[in-house]
This record gives sequence, structure tokens and C-alpha cells, in this order.
Amino acid sequence: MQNNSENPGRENKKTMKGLVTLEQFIADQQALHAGATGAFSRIFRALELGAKMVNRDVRKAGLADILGDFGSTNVQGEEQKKLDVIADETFINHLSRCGEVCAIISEEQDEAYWVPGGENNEYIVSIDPLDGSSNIDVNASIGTIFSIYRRKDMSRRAETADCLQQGIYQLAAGYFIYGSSTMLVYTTGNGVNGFTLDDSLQEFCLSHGNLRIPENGKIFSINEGNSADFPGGVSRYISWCKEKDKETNRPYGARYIGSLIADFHRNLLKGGIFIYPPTAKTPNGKLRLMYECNTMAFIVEQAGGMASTGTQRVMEVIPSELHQRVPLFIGSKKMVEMAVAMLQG
Ligand code: AHM
Ligand code: MG
Repeated sequence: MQNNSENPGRENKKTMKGLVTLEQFIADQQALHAGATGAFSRIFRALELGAKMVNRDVRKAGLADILGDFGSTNVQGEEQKKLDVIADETFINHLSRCGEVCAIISEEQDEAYWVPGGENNEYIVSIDPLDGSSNIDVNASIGTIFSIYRRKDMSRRAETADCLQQGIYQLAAGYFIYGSSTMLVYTTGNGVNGFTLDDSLQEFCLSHGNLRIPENGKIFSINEGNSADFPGGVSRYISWCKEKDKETNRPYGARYIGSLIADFHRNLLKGGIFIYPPTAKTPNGKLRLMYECNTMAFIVEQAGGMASTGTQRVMEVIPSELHQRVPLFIGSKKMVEMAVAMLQG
């Protein structure tokens, strides 16, 4: 280890020199686009503030009396936890006040939330304020997932149809992960970058520039408890993952947290495939198109990976309802290609 006793501040200065905060990064990106209005920085600022507040609540969840069921159920009949409700309110408040958003599609709201006084605002945000909430009580990673769209037609009042856009029209997509550290990973269609929250500065700092998912990986993530209900092609693929074969590095490792962000984030960094297939209980899979699948699909494609429903590219699905579910095969390109090919066979 280097001895810095003669000049104790030196090493810190060195590290600080390369520090790029999220705010700085967004400002730099904006400067590259003539005519940028600053709308994105305002939306991101709202998301960032919301995430910092939720992060604070998540970190003290075991201490404060905010764990456990809230006693109400959301539109999909799932129990809401207190923190789900807090996170939903927090993001809706900040996004409503940023002056850029006309509507918010939230997992926790039955209908689109129309921002009061936001009729003339241009952007729509879809959000899962706290994904993986069944993991709150056991202290596993959870997160916030978001996508930003431009509304279709500014000449008339925004309506639900403006919210039902294909993933290919996303302007930005990202997630905050409240894990052993807190991170933001996002794309605006120009690669993927990751920022880690420096607790002492309370700033997200660029830590994972230009993230690329390995083309192939050795991890498969699926809830195997549902295997009796898997379609034949999915069962074949999972059996193939477990076979011994030196040349292809099999068997692969099975990793499943049951929190999409945590499972996705690990596979993004290490290479792997995440599958939530159709099952008898959930014929369209479990995960929601507008604020889970499309978001992750945009990120993974921008990182060099692939996302499919098994029959089509996720981002090309034409949504018919806000809380629509689709099957999801997502991750390293070669693994997803193989899984999808086996579905047909
Ligand atoms: P949630 O939005 O209600 O938290 O549910 C979504 C979560 C995902 O994070 C995760 O991938 C999936 O549910 C796990 O489902 P299962 O428990 O059926 O494996
Ligand atoms: Mg969710």
C-alpha cells in the first residue's frame, strides 16, 4: 500500500479528480445536443431525488415501523407493502413538480396519473416505484424501474392512448437498485452507464461507463418452482443449461433472487439469461410490459444484449393496456437466441 503520510490529502485528491456526478454527466450529454431544453435534466433530477428518499427509507426499514403489509391491494390483486406506497407517493410528487411530465403510469396506480396542471407538458413516465417488494422484509436488493416517453400529439389533450407506446419509442430507461450499494443504471439510446451513490456526498457518481453485457454467460435465472407449468421449449432449454459439456462451459449456474432488478443487474454485469416464461397460472408471464420488460429491454439492447417475449422483440410489442404482462427472455445475446430457438423446436 502506498504511504501517503507526508501528504495525507493527496490520494483523495487523485480520486476526486476523475469524479463525474450524474448532474455533470447529464449536463455534458445535453451540451452535445443543440436545442436541448433541459427537460431531461429536470426529469432525472426528480427521479434522482425520489430515489434518494426511497433509498433512505429502505436503509432504515428495519428500524422504522415501515415494514410489512399496508393492508391494501393494488390493481393486480397484489398486497402492497408500506414502502411500495411511500415510494409511489414520493416519485409521483417529485415527477409532478418537475414541470415536464403530463402523465405517470405506475405499477401502484390503476389508471394513468394525470399531473395536475400538467396538460401542456410533453413527457410521460412509466414507473415501478419499488420492484421486488416481497424482498423488503428479508433485506434483499430491490429497486425502482422507469421509462420516459414523449407524448404522441401535443395538439390535443393527452389521453391513455398516449401512454400506450411501444418500447421502441422510449427516450430513456433506467433503474435504481437499492443493494449493497445504491446504483442508477440508465440509457438514453446511446449506450448504458452506471452511477453509484456516494453516501457521504449523497451524489450518484459515474462508476460503470459504457456497460456491455457479455455476449455469452454462464448464469440462468428462472423460478424453477414453476417448472411443472413451463412450456416444453423452456423445460428443454433449462435441461440443456444443466447438461455437462466442457466446450460450452455447461452446466451453467442457477441464480434467482426473485427481484427482477437484482437478477437483471447481476446478469448484465456477469453475462446470463433471465426468464419469466408463460405458465399455466400466468399465461402471459408475470412481468409488466410498460415499466418492467420494456425498460430492461432498452437497457439490455443498448448494452449489446437481447430481449424477447419468445415470439417477438419485447420493444416491438404493441401495448393494449397499461398493466399488460408479457413473457420475458432477456440477457446475453447468444443465450437468449438459443432459448428462443428451443421454444420453436
Ligand atoms: P413486484 O413488481 O410485485 O415486486 O413483482 C415483480 C417481481 C420481479 O421483481 C421478479 O422478477 C418477479 O416478481 C419474481 O416473481 P416470482 O416470485 O413469481 O418468481
Ligand atoms: Mg415490479
